[in-house]
Amino acid sequence: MNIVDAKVIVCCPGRNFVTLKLVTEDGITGLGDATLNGRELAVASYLNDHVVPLLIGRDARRIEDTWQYLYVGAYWRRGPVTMASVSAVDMALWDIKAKAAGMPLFQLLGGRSRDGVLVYGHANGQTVEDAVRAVAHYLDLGYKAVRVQSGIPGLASTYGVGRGKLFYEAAEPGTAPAESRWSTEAYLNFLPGLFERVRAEFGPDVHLLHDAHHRLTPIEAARAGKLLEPYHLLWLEDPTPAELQEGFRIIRQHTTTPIAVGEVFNSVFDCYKLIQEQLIDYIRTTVVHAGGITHLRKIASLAEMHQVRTGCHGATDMSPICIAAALHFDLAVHNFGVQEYMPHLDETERVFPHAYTFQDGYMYPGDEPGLGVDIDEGLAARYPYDPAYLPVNRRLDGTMHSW
Ligand code: CS2
Ligand code: MG
Repeated sequence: MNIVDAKVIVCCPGRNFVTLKLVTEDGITGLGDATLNGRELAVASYLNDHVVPLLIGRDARRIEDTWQYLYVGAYWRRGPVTMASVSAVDMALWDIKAKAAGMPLFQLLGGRSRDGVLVYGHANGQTVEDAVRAVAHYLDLGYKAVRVQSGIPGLASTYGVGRGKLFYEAAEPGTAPAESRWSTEAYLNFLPGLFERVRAEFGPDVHLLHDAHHRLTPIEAARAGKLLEPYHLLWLEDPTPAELQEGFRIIRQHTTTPIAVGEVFNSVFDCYKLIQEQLIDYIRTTVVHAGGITHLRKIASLAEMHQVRTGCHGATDMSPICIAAALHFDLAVHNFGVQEYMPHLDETERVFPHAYTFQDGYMYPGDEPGLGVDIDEGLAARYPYDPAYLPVNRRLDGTMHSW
């Protein structure tokens, strides 16, 4: 079953996506998401110039060997561009293998470990009351878990507060990143009141989550965790930049608020200390950024041994291909926690028809062979790439800060 064709499709149906499509000599196609938000063309080039030529003629059944060939064989291992490319190839090969077997991917990953995949949505608002109304809306939609983000008095903008209605799109069109200003003091003074209000409105049972988006120091994150303990969040996400994994020991020493991290990680080596020392409770690595199904299973296995659960990233810059792959993985993996789900725009849904469904707070990958997702190339061609960047963030005095 050799690969006879491989193509990279860049399109922008509401936001930019990079898709890899492989075709075998048997006519079986496989799809992989290769979207790296704000750096899409870098991955498209890595795939077109350095990966696609190597795939033609390779046996599509050799998934692990192809993974190692692209990882070890690159010499320059890891990094977001390389690993998004490896991930896309891996997703496409698993798609092909499951289609050839005539079964949905989750059956090849060990079958169902649960009936459905618990997902969380993104409630946000410019004010606390706007955020409260947004939480109510998500609960009306059937969500059992809701991430809550709010504007902060005195700051013109902040992470996670959208320009749209139902969901938050991080990237902004333009040829340079927009700039925002940040005050950790204002944030920490504001944060507990937000969740005090939300808990007062909705009671103790709904799962609440919050994303600090890498913006605190470890001791500030420890303070945030302590401030949030009365509101027993499902998780506090990305409390501090994770390059220094040991820094999370400081957070752990001070608070029982569960910690989630990992959406920017590209391999197990970015998180093995966090997992082995149980410094986190959820690992957020994704199919598209952390080496595909093949490597994500290895991360999940290490996490399982250390009572860490999965919580895959699922923002709108994960294409429906990645979301489909994640749902198959989530349905089968034992130590599943929760899956992030931000519904895509209608034009995205039309370009990427898929079998997965949402119902009453849970998602289901469907029973179609493979990933259960396709790409309408003709329609995709009508949405050419449109430059867009993630914002950059500066403290009030102008110092660069994590966005
Ligand atoms: C966020 C994302 O969904 C999340 O948890 O961290 O919105 C993230 O900012 C974007 O996916 C970055 O592309
Ligand atoms: Mg996040």
